[in-house]
Amino acid sequence: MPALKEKLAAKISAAQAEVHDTLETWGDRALSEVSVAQAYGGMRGVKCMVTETSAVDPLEGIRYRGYSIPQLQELLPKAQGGAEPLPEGVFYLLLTGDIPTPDEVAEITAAWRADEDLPGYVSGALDRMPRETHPMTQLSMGILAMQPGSIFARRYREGLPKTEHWDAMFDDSMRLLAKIPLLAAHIYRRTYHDGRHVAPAKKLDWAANLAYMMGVEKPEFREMLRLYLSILADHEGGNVSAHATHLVGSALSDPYYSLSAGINGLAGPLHGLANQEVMRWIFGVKEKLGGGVPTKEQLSEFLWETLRSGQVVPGYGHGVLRATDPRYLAQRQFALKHAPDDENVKIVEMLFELVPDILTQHGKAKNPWPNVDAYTGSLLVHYGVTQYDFYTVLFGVSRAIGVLASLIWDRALMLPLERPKSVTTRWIREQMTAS
Ligand code: NMX
Ligand code: MLT
Repeated sequence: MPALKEKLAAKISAAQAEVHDTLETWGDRALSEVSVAQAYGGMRGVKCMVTETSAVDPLEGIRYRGYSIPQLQELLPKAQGGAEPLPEGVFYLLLTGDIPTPDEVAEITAAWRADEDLPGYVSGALDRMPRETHPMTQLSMGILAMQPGSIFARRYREGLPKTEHWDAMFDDSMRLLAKIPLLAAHIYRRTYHDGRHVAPAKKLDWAANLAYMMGVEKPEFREMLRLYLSILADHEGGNVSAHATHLVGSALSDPYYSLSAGINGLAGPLHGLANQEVMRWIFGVKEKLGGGVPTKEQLSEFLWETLRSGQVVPGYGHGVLRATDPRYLAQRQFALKHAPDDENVKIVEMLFELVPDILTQHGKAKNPWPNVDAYTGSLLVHYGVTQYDFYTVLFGVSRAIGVLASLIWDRALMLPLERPKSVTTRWIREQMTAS
């Protein structure tokens, strides 16, 4: 048993006891009331689920196990000579609640790198899809195509007791996380580089190896990916990808089914696809203007045109946040350090000056500030990854870390099938008029 699994095993019984005591002591107390508006309004603000790995404060943003993004950047182990956290450390932290040592991170890197091969039937299935299939469709399919290898599904059929569900979830999750960079790189190279694949490089960490297999040589890009894959991993339990993964997992569907469901949710333009939409919007503006950096007046006009035509400004607004997303700020800091003169970075900076005022004047969005997706595209283009349809795959690689860590905890805490009660409009009207 690797040290991480042993450490987790040691934490589980204390956590189970705490949940048991919480339920015994306060099981009947209300966490939230649900208004009619919330029932119709995407359940915004309703406190009705438990996710242990992270929590979002509307003003401060995400904390993984209590650690803010700047703290993670400071405290998590880094690659030799690097300044950004290694995503392997994020997985360790989300699972255990502890900041890992460099050796503990190295153990995860070694375990993931040892199991990274992609079964031939997975790459074969993808290669038979039309090349123009959206990369997110390919990612979801690729994850699902790996399902026949599920350890959880096999052990469940053999009679796995409920107390050991987490153990099989852990093994499947480690395997999935080992393989997902290869899957992402396979999708990238088959879609945009005529299937000329780059074999994994020995001795690289998880993120750097993905950068390498994508065929992007610049060492700085490895740092960018380490940062990106670390900070998008988790955003508490209610976002669409985390919630979908958790919901499907609650039926004891294995991690392949569950993660694939989460990835399908991430593929929506109001969620993870916004990172490609931001760049598509910027490229659209530049194309109309014949290239170069637009003036503020021109950008304002395009923003208003977008709003007037009933579309959203991608990369701005949020379901929970009411301030600039710290994950945006971390990417911004990276961009201003490594690519301050980049044309697209300049445009993203101009948008930061313009959009909040325009959205405030427009008067609809509750949060006019940028979210995590507003910076990503400019950085990726800077390193030559211009194919914006691919960007959400990178978000998905990162999100897999958080939602799989949560799935392991869901089974460790033996959370039941999720099955909320729905009501009809007729029922609501009858209740309201009767009271
Ligand atoms: N541009 C234009 N209108 C907006 C925007 C925006 N960026 N954000 C919110 N609104 C509108 C929203 O469409 C809604 O309009 P209507 O009443 O006509 O339906 C109104 O403002 C109120 O929405 P909110 O309560 O502020 O936002 P909500 O919680 O419903 O949705 C988002 C949150 C993130 C879906 C929304 O802000 C949005 O569509 N943003 C643009 C897409 C985006 O960047 N998504 C990525 C989110 C982060 N992620 O990675 O998942
Ligand atoms: C996320 O990272 O999942 C997004 O910011 C969306 C959310 O939290 O609702």
